[in-house]
Amino acid sequence: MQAENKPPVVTLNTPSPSVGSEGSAVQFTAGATDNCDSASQLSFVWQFSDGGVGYGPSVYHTFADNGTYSYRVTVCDRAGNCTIADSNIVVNNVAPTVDAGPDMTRLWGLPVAFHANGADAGAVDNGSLLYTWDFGDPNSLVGAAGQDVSHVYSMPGTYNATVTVRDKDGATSSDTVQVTVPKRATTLTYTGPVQSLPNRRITLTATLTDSLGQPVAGALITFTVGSQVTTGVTNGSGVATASLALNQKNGSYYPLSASFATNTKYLGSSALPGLFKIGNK
Ligand SMILES: [Ca+2]
Ligand SMILES: [Ca+2]
Ligand SMILES: [Ca+2]
Repeated sequence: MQAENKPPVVTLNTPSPSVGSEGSAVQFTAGATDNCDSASQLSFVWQFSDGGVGYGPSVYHTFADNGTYSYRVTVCDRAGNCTIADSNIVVNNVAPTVDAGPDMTRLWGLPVAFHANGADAGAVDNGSLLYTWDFGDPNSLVGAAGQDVSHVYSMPGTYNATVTVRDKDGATSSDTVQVTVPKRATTLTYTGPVQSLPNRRITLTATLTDSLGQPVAGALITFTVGSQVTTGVTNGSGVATASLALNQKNGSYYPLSASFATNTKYLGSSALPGLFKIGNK
């Protein structure tokens, strides 16, 4: 008398303790014995609640997002006797990563363009990452949102801008980019006279421009004629004007200079237009 052909006996060897991570392949293995067929003669079909399928006693499956998923393996012998085994797996969210880009140098007052690259192991999260920026600027505490943003630093300094990326499940990570904002260089041009009759009151003038060719306002300019010194402050056109009552000896030449030391925004510069003559032309 022939033995009854029974369905296979299935044992699920799931990852212990039945957890995985989004975006990472998880191995699922089932063992089965059968009273008539050898293990290699049995068929294994896997079905996952995210729609995935697999074939064979051991399969890999990657979940595109976190969540709790059910799965089923159906093991059949050659006679069509089948056994179903069901289980669940908890797939954890994985925090995204982000790169804030290379350090930058930009003059104050000019827009700095930021670009961050974020990535998420979960394919679903990867398409909906949210970026927020803190520019590290005490003069502008409002940040910005977006993968590409721009900010203008109003003062020289060294700033650390931080980008934070967040996935739809609330996991975050951050990166920092350093922005160096140097003072602008300046050019001072003397535009006043280089000769005067003695004992006259003369008007000395100079123009200060920055490395972008823009006039520098509010800068203290020091004029020197021989042993006499006077100062003026540049106006909105970058022009400084100073008055000086000449008291030095007639008939001689005197060193003439104009200079700007430095201030919080600009580097210093000076003009050496040559000698100033006191006397007739
Ligand atoms: Ca059987
Ligand atoms: Ca996720
Ligand atoms: Ca994620």
